[in-house]
Amino acid sequence: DKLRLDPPEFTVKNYACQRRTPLKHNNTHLTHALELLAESAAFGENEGRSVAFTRAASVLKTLPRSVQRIEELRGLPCLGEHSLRVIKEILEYGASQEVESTRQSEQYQAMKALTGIFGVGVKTADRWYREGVRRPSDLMDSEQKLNQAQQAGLQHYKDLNTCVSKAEADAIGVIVDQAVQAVLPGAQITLTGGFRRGKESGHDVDFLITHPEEGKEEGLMPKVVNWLDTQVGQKGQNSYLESKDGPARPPSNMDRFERCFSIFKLESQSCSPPEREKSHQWKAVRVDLVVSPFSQFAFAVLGWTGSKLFERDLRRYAGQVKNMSLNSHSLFDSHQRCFLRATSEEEIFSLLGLEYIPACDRNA
Ligand code: 8DG
Ligand code: MN
Ligand code: MN
Repeated sequence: DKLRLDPPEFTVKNYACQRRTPLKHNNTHLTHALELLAESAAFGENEGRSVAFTRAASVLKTLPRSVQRIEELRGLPCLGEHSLRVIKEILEYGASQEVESTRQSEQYQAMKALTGIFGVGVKTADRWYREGVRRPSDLMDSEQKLNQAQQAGLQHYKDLNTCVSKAEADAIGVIVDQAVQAVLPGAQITLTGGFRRGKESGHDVDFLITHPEEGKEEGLMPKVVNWLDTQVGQKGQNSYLESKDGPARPPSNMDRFERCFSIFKLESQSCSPPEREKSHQWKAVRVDLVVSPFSQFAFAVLGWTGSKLFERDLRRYAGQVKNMSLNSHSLFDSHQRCFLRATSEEEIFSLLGLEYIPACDRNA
């Protein structure tokens, strides 16, 4: 029983928002495996199981060095029996049978490919899977009804499943800024999402738009979209391809910002102009635009910077530990029954009694 008396190898706080998670860490062989199981659980619409694997992976991301033996994980939070079993197997044999058979399974591969289509969620992909659809190409000559977003998603499937580089994100930023300034001078745009957390590539580019004069931002999104739309036409010019509006009446757990999930046409960054002339090289890129009133801006930046698990734990921590309710609009203190104002992310962390975690350490 000497083992039991040894102090734990690592100490890790319970909630992702209480700890620093840098982008680069030392246990990718383990976290990739757990995240694949999380993804597969999500494909099966088992959210609890999916979050559990995601949490386990996230804890490993905060460890200062690579795990060698399962005993080193003693006392760490969020590592359930199943996750520990998978980790142990990988540490001992180099791979987990469950992970590898999931990776190879027809269902996992089909769901991965189908949910990779812009505008296709787990529910739709699962229905198609049960009807025999396996690959995006199966949809081209099938009877399946596709909405406009899904048609665009299918059309640009390859581009949209190619990572967006930081350079491409910056180039998109220039276009968005141009559009926004044209319809509302003085508006401010902020890069959010993974790129704000320091990622060098991403699946899309996320922007938050606001204006220092409260109210000026109202109705901005349709104007921006319209401006981008009318830029289409000139050959070889950056332009706007497609958009998917948020639901007309968003469910209560979604925020109420004006938003637009869109696809941009971005001219190739690497080609010289004469070469571009010949081949019309361009790439379709997913862009998320969100408009926030200035008074809610700090909450919106915090809410749209991610990671998804970091956001989930921020809200859970607010509710469970502080009896407060946090979303990307506001912070409500249920005990005092009032909204707490904040003009910066630092202030919000402080109101929650949390140490400030900079965006680069929110890669939970
Ligand atoms: P990636 O694109 O590089 O893959 O990573 P990411 O930038 O972290 O992921 P994302 O899917 O673009 O999401 C960025 C953040 O936006 C994430 O923290 C969650 C947040 N977000 C949505 N949808 C919604 C929503 O409907 N409401 C709120 N408040 N936040 C949302 O993706
Ligand atoms: Mn993103
Ligand atoms: Mn996004």
